[in-house]
Parts: sequence; C-alpha cells; structure tokens
Amino acid sequence: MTAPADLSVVDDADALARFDELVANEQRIEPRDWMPEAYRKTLIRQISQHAHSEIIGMQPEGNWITRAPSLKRKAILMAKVQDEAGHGLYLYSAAQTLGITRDTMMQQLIDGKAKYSSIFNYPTPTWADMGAIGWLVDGAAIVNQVPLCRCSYGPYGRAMVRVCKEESFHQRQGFEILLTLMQGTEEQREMAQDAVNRWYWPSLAMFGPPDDQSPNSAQSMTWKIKRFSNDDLRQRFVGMLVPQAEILGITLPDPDLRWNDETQSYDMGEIDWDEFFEVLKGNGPCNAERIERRRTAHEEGAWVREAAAEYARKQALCAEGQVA
Ligand code: FAQ
Repeated sequence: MTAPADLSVVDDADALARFDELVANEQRIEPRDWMPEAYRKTLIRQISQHAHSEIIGMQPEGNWITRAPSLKRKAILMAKVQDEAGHGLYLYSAAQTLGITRDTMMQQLIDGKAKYSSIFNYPTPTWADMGAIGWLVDGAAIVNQVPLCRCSYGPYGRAMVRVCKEESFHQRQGFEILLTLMQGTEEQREMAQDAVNRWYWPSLAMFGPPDDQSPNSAQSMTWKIKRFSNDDLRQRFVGMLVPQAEILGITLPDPDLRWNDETQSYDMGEIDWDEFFEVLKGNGPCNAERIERRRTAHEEGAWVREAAAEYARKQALCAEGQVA
C-alpha cells in the first residue's frame, strides 16, 4: 500500500514555485498571492520601519515651522512636512496589506520596540539644518528609494513612485536653502557649512551597515525587495553629492574623499559605525525626545480617532437603514 500524499507540502511547493517564477520574471507579488512567511515578515519589518521614519522624520523639521525666516519659507517647509505625513500613511497602508494593523505598528513605535531611521535622532539647532536635511537626507532617501519603486511587492513599489516624486522636490528645496545661504553673508556661509559638517556622516550611515555586516541584504536582494546593496547605494550617493557640493561652494567634511581612476568611484573615509549602532540602540542625541513627543501626540490624538470611529459606525448603521 502506498502512503497518502502530503497535500499541504505539495501545495506549498507549487505555491513557492509560482512565487519564485513571478519574482524571477519581474512580476509583482500582490496581497492576494501566496508568499513565503519570511518574505511577508521582511516586508512588514522594512515597510513599517520606513513608515515610522517618515512620521518621526517630521519632528526635526517641525521644530523650524514657527521660526522659518519668511512666509514663503514657512509655506514650503509646511508643505514638505505634510508630504512626510502622507508618505507615512501610504507606507502604513502598504504594510497593512500584509496582515499587520496600524495600531500594532504604532504601539511598537511608541513602546520604543520598532526601529526608524537613525538620521532622525540628531538635533536641528539652526535654519541651515533645513537645507542640510533637504539636500543630504532627502538626497539619500531618493537614492535609496528609486530602486524600491521596482520592489517585487506591488503595494510598496507603487507607494514609492509617488514618494520619490515628492522627495525630489524636497531635495531641491534643501539645495536651494543652502545655495541662498552660501550666496549670503560670511555668517550665513558658516552656518551652512556647519550644518553640512553635522549631517554629512549621519546621512551616509542612513544606507545601513556595510555589506559584510548587513544580515538582511542577501535575502532581500534575492527576493528583489532591495535591488542594490547598502554600500553600492552609499557610493552612488557620494558620486551625486560631489558635483553639487562644488556648485554650492560647500566642502564635504571628509579629508579622504578622492576620485579613484581605477575603481571609477570615490574613495572615502571611515564612517563611525560605533556611533551608528549606539543610535540604533536608542542612545543617539534625540532618541528619547523623539519617542516621547510621538507618544504624547498619539495620546492627544485619541479623541480624534474615537470621533472618527464613532462617525464611521453611525454611517454604517445609516447605510444598513438602522438609523433614520
Ligand atoms: N537606521 O541588514 P540591514 C526619509 C537596521 S525615509 C536605523 O542592512 P535592511 C524621508 C536594519 O533595520 C528614511 N536602522 O537591513 C525623509 C536592520 O535591523 P533589523 C528611511 C537601520 O533592512 C527625509 C539592521 O540595521 N528609509 O529619509 C538603518 O536590509 C527627510 C541591519 O541592516 C527607509 O526606511 C538606519 N539607517 O537595510 C523624512 C528606506 N540601517 O530590522 C523626513 C527603506 C539599517 O533587522 C525628512 N528601507 N538599519 O532589526 C531600506 O531600504 C532598508 O531597510 C535599509 C536597511 C537600507 C534602511
């Protein structure tokens, strides 16, 4: 007598083959499709971290909305910070298609259990920081995120298309703030250079640890979630910055930065990875402040969530004809 076939194994093997085929053929995995559990978990991790980064990332700039140097600058900065809120919402929605709730993600963030980008744990003491964030942080975000538009998971890739368009405007506005300062007084030029000195290295670290210390990269690249390694993107970013720094008349604060004819890329100095890992552990200059502020905002917004839920409940009852 032959043993009965283990149908669940056959099903999974077939489903896995179909998944692998879709990924290999550059087709998208959609929420309705079968996917390996580890793929789903990796996406929830990356997309929720990305969403949290956008939401926490509103704080360093929010600090300057009331102090922007003109009405025009204020309007531009408000539009940028509102875009970041929107990016967070598209990304939370994309993560929700993988079966996690927004409440769970938000709770993980305010409990300090979820990661968000290291870059948002640094302070913004001067107006020039708005220029440096736009030029360097949004610049790094674009370099990292343009390849994510081709992510194998449909909802994430599609969200990235719109996010990248808006990030381009953000990067240009940062560059323009720095250009204006660099064409101003000696004091303004010093302020711009000082901001770039403080944001340059943390913006390089944003791309994540070096490839030989990046535990997730190999698998994420096989699944076509990530398309390039952390070091490759970092290199591309530096190549983009050098000519722009020349136009600005700003010095990139790396004495070891030089063109290498052999590798056809820039050699650069060592990033302080100890500092990066300390920031990830919660010991950066502003980690505690950022989380505390988010927790307070969440608590203060409770009545809005309750009112919206109650309104939705009443609308549903009306639709069912239960309320006149
Ligand atoms: N900060 O194995 P890998 C923005 C963690 S949006 C904190 O290389 P992976 C817009 C990583 O999670 C900026 N943690 O990981 C804006 C992992 O820990 P885990 C956010 C970091 O995922 C501008 C561990 O280290 N962008 O700026 C960081 O393959 C201005 C090992 O690393 C995104 O999230 C970091 N910098 O590659 C808003 C883009 N780097 O989770 C306001 C999407 C690494 O295993 C103002 N994300 N880690 O415990 C990605 O592309 C990837 O997740 C990487 C990391 C490249 C960030």
